[in-house]
Amino acid sequence: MGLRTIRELGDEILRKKSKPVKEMTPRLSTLIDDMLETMYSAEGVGLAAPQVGVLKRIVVMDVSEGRDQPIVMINPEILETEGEQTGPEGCLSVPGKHAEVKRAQKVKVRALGRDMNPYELEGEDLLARCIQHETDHLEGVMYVDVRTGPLLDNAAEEEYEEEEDGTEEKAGS
Ligand code: GNR
Ligand code: NI
Repeated sequence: MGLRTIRELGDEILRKKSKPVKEMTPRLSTLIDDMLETMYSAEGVGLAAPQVGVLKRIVVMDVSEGRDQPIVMINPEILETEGEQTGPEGCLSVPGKHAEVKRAQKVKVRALGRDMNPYELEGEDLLARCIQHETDHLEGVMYVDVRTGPLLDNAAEEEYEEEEDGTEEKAGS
């Protein structure tokens, strides 16, 4: 029962390092619920606590098609990475923009679940990309810092793609 405000690029909280969680509390449990609700509402595949103004090492993700497979990572640590992928990345804290970012193709991460029990997770493709994007947020790193291509405008790209398609002949008219 709580959408949180997503902080945007330029807000200095996004540049700070988040602190490890020592114990689960009712407040943190509510924070996790609110982060999930905020992520689903914003149609993101992940959200890190600093994006809602809380400097704690908490991440939520859902890369499933049905948006029904939430993942909670507390104090995540990347144990291994493998390979390389380059693809488009966006961030809820940089609305309307995207850029190409080079990431590991596969990552193995250890984290605590919301029950504070440790687990390991292996991800490839978008899940691997998301894990790296979110763990960067916990270090105050934004994808705009590590991007390999120019920062592009989503609306301009969509218009261009429609023109290429011929689906929108009078784009912008
Ligand atoms: O919604 C999001 N999409 C996305 C696409 C490619 C790589 C990473 C992401 S994460 C992003 C949500 C967000 O800002 N998480 O911090
Ligand atoms: Ni982000």
